[in-house]
Amino acid sequence: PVFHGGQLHFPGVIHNKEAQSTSPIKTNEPEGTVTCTIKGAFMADLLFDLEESIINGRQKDAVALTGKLLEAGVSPAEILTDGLVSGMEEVGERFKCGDYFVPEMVIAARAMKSAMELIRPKLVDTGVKPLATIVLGTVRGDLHDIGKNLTGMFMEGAGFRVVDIGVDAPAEKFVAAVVENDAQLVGISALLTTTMPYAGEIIKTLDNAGLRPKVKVIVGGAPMTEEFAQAIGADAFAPDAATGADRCKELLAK
Ligand code: B1M
Repeated sequence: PVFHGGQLHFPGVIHNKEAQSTSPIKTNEPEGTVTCTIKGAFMADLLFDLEESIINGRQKDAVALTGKLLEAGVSPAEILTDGLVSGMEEVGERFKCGDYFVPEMVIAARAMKSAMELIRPKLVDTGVKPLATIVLGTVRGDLHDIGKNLTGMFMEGAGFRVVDIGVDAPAEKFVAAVVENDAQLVGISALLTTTMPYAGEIIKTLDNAGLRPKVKVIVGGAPMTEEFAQAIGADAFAPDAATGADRCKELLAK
């Protein structure tokens, strides 16, 4: 199959329009099913290739495939879940069992970040008055930012203004950003079991600065749990980026 003029073409397959004017494919399925099935299989192939490009850290391929999928009308959520995030999960598995080392994780992350840049405009709706401001960062000692960035995109898409303070962020940086931006929410991301307790330190520091009654705190990241979030005094936990945006809306409504 090839892309041409923004459309998918399957050599040898009679497309719907042609089928109407010439001899239709004899089938009990509704018209268009044959094409759709092949198209669906082709999309699945593209998603599979995208996943592979992340696993192998092929940045250019990841960007090209993401572009093709978007052009073909596949939703950003599907591209994220079934191509990018699933690829990154496999990278993590390979690292865990010793097949991959840090350099492989770095190039996979680079490929994923570049592909995510194409998805950003689709997720982020601009020109709408922000619902509230959220200060978002990855805790001190932690350099993982893909999940945080993705969460930020979903939050922006949901109508929040996101002030991203980056990775390896000390508690004081969260406090300063809340004051400076008059934020109503704080989002804390942590990916390491060794760094996630620092989220509790950030909440204590917000408290000591007298800001705790003013801001709601949401935490997330692979090792975090609902129980952990409650134990450190967070207001919410989200297991994924989309839920993160939903939780923020719920927190605002409270
Ligand atoms: Co690292 N790493 N890493 N790593 N890395 C993990 C996290 C690990 C699980 C891999 C493994 O062993 N299987 C493991 C942690 C083990 C543990 O703590 N028990 C690990 C390790 C050990 C390390 C190092 C210590 C390795 C070393 O140096 N020996 C080192 C630590 C460096 C440091 O931070 N100080 C390290 C380094 C790195 C890289 C820099 C090479 C790179 C990060 C690059 C970058 O982010 N710019 C990296 C990567 C890529 C990974 C894996 C493979 C992928 C992480 C990722 O981006 N996932 C990861 C394995 C894995 O997660 N499967 C691994 C995709 C992303 C979309 O998911 O971040 O979980 P995630 O975010 C999700 C949710 O968690 C949630 O939403 C996101 C989307 O749905 N979420 C939130 C995240 N934040 C949220 C905030 C919210 C709400 C939801 O509200 C505020």
